[in-house]
Amino acid sequence: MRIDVVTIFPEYLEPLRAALLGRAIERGLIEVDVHDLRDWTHDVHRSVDDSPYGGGPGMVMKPQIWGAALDEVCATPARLIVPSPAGRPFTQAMAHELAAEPRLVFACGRYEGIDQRVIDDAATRMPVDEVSIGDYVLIGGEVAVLVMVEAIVRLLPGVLGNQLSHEQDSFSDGLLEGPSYTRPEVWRGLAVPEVLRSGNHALIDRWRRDQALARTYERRPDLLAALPEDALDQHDHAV
Ligand code: 6GU
Repeated sequence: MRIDVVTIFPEYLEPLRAALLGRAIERGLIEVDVHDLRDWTHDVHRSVDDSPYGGGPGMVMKPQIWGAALDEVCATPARLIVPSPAGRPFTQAMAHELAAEPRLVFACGRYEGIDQRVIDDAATRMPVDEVSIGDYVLIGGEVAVLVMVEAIVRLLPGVLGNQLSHEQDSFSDGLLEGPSYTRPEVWRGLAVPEVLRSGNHALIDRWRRDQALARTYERRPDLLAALPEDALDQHDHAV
């Protein structure tokens, strides 16, 4: 997969080259290119924003500069993602969908956003999604890109050591994952649940499922309500 990011703060994206994502780049599993939007400016101040039509606070990013940047970066076919608190919610399902793309371009807006015509114009030539990572407001899209890229890239074959580990992720079955434990058996007077040391794998699977259900019920009842009719079995209903 190839990932391009256009931003006025390229240094904000440096964590993409660290740890597991950095390893994925070194191993050729992904290719990442970060572009400075100001490279497409022509004036001495390299300005990228202007005051909004209709008045109001803040600044809007200028269409001409974004237009030139996206013409160049999206010259080879890509799916364009525009991080925005006004976007559709980013979910694990969307992470899976985007992980199947050969090429993603992220366009990071700052200030009050990018002139809407940039997005509308791009959408005439390529798939475009405005995407939000949650119901809170960030200063710009850069950190949202780090979040989305990490969620997407960890799904690519070979990035995580153990393929099973994301089949058991929170959300992959629509439930939150339950608690995990490792040695020692007792720590600060707290014992690991007996069932996990029983060696009875059917019992362990059932216990984990019950823990996931209980945790989801308590913390995210909205997820339980959204499960398809057939997602819960007889025993689940008893829990
Ligand atoms: Cl994607 N961008 C910004 N600026 N704020 C956000 C967001 C994105 N998602 C939630 N808040």
